[in-house]
Amino acid sequence: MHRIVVIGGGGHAKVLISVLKKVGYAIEGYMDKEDRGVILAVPYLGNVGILKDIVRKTPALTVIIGIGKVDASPLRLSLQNEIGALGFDFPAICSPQAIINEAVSLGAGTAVLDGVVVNSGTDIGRACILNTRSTVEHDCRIGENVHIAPGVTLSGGVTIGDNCMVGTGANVIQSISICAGCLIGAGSTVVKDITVPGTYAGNPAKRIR
Ligand code: JB3
Repeated sequence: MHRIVVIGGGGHAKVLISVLKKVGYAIEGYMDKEDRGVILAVPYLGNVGILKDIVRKTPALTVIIGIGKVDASPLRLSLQNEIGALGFDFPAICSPQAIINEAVSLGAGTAVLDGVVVNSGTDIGRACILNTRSTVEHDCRIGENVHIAPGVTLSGGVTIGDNCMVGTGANVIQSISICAGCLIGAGSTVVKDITVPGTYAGNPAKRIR
């Protein structure tokens, strides 16, 4: 059984812990800036500073970032890079209740949660979250540290740049490209390429910040 530590002890970590249990991971504990007590029977281990000691004692341990993302910040990937430099591997996690079709690649530390569909020929980068019941259609290219929020639909051939967040229930029509550093508001519909980082919302989505 693979052993794993979850970084973060908030709402996203809770969802991830349930998925990790279904996949069959033995969860050693979670690490957070604050002790949030036992979460779904998973104990608090301390903050990430103590990972250096843990790696010496438990070299086979793997790690997953359980801090979520509701903006275009690079935090999750920075933490993954920092912890990865200590020698830890970040497996891609995929819920047994997700559907992943053929010729799909998932980057290190990416989490695919319950009810997600990823269709054939799609590449997903490192440290992404494909949140509950999102759909990423065929031949999409998703960068690093991208959060596809619950209920999002990306149609075929969509490209999303690094650090983006696509908000709950948003839609992106086929073949659209969204550059790095964008936040797409909940419920928006993107029908034109986005080439300038910023916040976009509405139907059709327009830049609001
Ligand atoms: O919308 C959905 C379905 N999920 C959201 C998710 C994607 O993002 C969720 O509703 C939340 O809005 C958000 O979840 P997250 O990131 O788990 O948020 P929160 O409940 O605020 O928990 C964040 C945890 O990460 C807190 O316990 C923080 O103390 C911890 N944290 C933040 N920065 C950190 C750091 N912990 C460590 N070790 N290091 C950090 O730099």
